[in-house]
Amino acid sequence: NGCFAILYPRESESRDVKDLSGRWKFRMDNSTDRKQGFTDKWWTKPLSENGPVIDMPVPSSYNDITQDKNLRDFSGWVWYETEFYVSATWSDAMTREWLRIGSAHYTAFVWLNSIKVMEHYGGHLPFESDVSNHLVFGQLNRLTVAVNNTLTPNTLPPGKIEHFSTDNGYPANYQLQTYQFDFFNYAGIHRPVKLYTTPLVCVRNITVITTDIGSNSAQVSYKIDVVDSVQRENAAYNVTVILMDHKQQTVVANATGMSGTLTVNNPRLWWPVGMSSADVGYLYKLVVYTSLATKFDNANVQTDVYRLSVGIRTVKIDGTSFLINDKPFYFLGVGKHEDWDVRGKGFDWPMILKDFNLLNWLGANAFRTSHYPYAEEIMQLCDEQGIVVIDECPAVGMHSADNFVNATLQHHLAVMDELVARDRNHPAVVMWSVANEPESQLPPAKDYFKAVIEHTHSLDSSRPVTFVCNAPYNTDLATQFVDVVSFNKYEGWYNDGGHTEVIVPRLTDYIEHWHQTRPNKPIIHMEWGAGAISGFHANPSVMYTEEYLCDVIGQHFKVYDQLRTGAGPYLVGEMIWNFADFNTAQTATRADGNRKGLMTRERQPKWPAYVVRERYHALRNQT
Ligand code: BDP
Repeated sequence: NGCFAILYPRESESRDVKDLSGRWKFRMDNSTDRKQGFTDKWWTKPLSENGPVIDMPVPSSYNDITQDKNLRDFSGWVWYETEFYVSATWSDAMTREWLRIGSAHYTAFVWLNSIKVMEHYGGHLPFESDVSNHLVFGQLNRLTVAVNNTLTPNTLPPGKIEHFSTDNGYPANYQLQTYQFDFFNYAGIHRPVKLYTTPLVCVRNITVITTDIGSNSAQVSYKIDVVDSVQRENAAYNVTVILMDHKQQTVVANATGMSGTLTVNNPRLWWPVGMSSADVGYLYKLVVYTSLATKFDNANVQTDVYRLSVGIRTVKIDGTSFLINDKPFYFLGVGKHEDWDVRGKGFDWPMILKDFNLLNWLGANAFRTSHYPYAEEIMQLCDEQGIVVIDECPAVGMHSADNFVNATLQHHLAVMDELVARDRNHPAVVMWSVANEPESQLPPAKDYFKAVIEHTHSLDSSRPVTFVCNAPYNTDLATQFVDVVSFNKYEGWYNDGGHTEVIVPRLTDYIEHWHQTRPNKPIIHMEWGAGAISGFHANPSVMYTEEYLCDVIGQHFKVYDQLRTGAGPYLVGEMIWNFADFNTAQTATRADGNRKGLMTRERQPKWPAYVVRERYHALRNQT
C-alpha cells in the first residue's frame, strides 16, 4: 500500500505535474475514542456529510491556524479532503498518474475516491503511489487524507501518551502526548501534494556518485532504476544518459545502459560558498531517457525523460580533516528548524527564501537539518547556493532504554533507506546524522547505533556518518562507530550559567578530552549557545539578554581559534544553536519557545547575529 518516493516530481516533455495544494476541508476527530472517523468510514463520502468541517491550508501545520487551543494541542487523527478534476486527456493508455505527498506528520492514510491508496509512517519524508486505476478522468475526484500525530516509543521521533490518575486530582481519562525533544510537535500535511504523470515505462531512481577527480578529468558513476507499469515477459529497456553543462547547452559526457561511468574532461567542480570564486554550487544537468527496447505488439510506449542536477565533488575524511574536493573544509554553520509563525512546519516559499537570504547575510557555509529531513526544495537551494548540509534523520529525544529496541531499530533503518534514497544525489549533503542526543551511554544504545551506522554506510559509502552526542566522552558507547565526532555542549548556559569567565578553560578541556578519546576523528562542536530574548539588555550582561549571548559567543570564538589553528587541527566546525527562535512544548524553562536564535522567530536579527556575521564572513573565504 503506497511506497516511499525518491525522485522529486519534475515536469519534462514526458511528464506533467499538477499541484493539489490550496484550501482543503478539515475535521479533527475528538470523539471519546478518537476513532469515529474509522467507525463511520469518513472516506466513503464527502467529509462535510460526516459532520462540520473547517478550511485548512495545505501545506501547513494545522496547530496555529485557528483560535482553538484544543486543535493546537490535539493528538490523534485529523481528516483532510480536497476535490479536483483531471483532464480526460490524461486517460490515454500511454500514461500513468502518481499521487505524491511531500510529507505528512506523522502517520498518514490516503484514500482516492474512497479507495485506500497509501499508508505511510514517518513525518518528514515523501511518499507516493501509482493511482492511475483509481482516478476518474474528466470528472471530479475526491482525495481524503487522515493524519495522526501520535508519537510512541517506537516512532521517530519517539514520544509517549501519558495517562494521569484521578488519585492525583486529574479529571477522568486525562492523557497527554509527551516527548523529550525541544521543538513543538507540529502536525498536518506539511509539504505539497502533487499528481504527476509518467509514460508506462519510466525512470524510478537515479544514483550518481563522483568516484574520482583527477587532474584533468572526473569519473561519475550512475545507476538508473526503471519501472514498467505493464507486466511483460522478457522485456528489455533502453537507458541513455546525457550530462549537460550548467546552461544545458553543451554535452559534456554521455552513456547508454542501466549503469556505467561518465568521464568528464576538465570538470567544473561543485564548491561550497567561500571555497571558489567561480564555481560555487556549480551544477551539471543529467538528462535520463528510458524506453522499451523489446518490440511488443500494441506496446505504444513513449520515452520518459527526467532531468537531475548533478554536482561533481568528493567528500573524504583524512585523519582528522574533513575534505571537500581534497581541500580541508571548516563548518561555519547553524542548527536550524523548519519553524515559522502561523504555518508551523508547513512548506512556505517566502519563509524559505528569507532563511536563505539570512544564511547568506550571516555568512554561514553550512547547516544541519536538525532534527529531521527538511523539504526537498530546501536541499535543492543548498545545492545551488553551495550551502553544505549535515542531513539528519528524525531520531531525536531517544532518552530511555525502551527506545533502543528492535521495533524502533527496524523503523530507524527504514527511515534511513528513505532518507538516503531521497537525498543521496544532492552534492550539498556531505554527511548523514543518524540521531541527535540519544542517551548513548545506555548499554543497548551501543549495538543499536552500530547497526544504524553500518546500515547507513552500506546504503551510501560515499559520505561520512555521525550522530550528535550529548553523553560525555567518558560514558558514551557509540561514537566509536562514527566517522566524525559531533557533540553538543552549552558552556555558559546549562553548565556554569552566568559564568562566562570559565567558558574558555572548561570548553577547551572538554574538546581536548574528546580528541584524546577519539584521536583519529575530526570533531565538530555541533550545538552551543545561550538564550537571548530580543530587546532584553543588561550591562554587565545577564542570562537571557542580547549582551549575554554576545559574551558567550565571544568566549567560544577564542576556543575555536586556538583549536582550529593548532597543531594537526582536529576541530572542523562550529555550529551555533540556533539560527532563529522556534516554538517548543510549553515548559517552565521555555519562555514562549526556545530563545537561542540569532534571529527572532520573525527573522529579525538580534545583536549577537552581527557578532557571528563578522566572523563567518571573514573566515569562510579562507576555508
Ligand atoms: C539540545 C537539543 C536541541 C535543544 C537545545 C536547547 O539538541 O534540540 O533545542 O539543546 O536546549 O539539547 O536549546
